[in-house]
Amino acid sequence: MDCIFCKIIKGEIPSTKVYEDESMYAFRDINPEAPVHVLVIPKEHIESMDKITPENSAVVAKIFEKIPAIAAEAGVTNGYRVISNCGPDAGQTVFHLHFHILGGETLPAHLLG
Ligand code: DGP
Repeated sequence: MDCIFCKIIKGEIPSTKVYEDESMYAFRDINPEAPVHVLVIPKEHIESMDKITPENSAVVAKIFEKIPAIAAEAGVTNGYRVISNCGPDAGQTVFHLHFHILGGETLPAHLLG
C-alpha cells in the first residue's frame, strides 16, 4: 500500500519519534504550524475518521488516553489543541487517520477556529 504514514511506521521514511507502542506511533509534523506539532497515528491503516468502525475504534480510545502524555513528552506545558482533518474539504492530505497535537505557545487565531 502506497501510504506515507504506513511507511513512516515501518521506518521506510525517517521521522522524529515522540512515542510508540504496539498500536500507535507519534512523531513530529514535517511542516510544523506551532512550536509543538505532533501527529499521532494508529499503526493499523485507517483512511480517515469516516472509516472508524466498531471493529477498529479501540485504537482511537487508546490514542486519546495517551495524548496528554504524548503532548507533555513533546514539550507542551500550558495546553494544546487536537485536530483531525477528514476528507478533502477539511484539508486532509494524508489518507491515514491522524490527530494533530498543536501547542507550545498561545495558538494563533487560525488554529483556534
Ligand atoms: P492533514 O492535512 O491533516 O492530512 O495533515 C497531514 C500532515 O502530515 C501535514 O501537516 C504534513 C504531515 N506530513 C506529510 N508528510 C509527512 C512526512 O513525510 N513526515 C512527517 N513527519 N510529516 C508529514
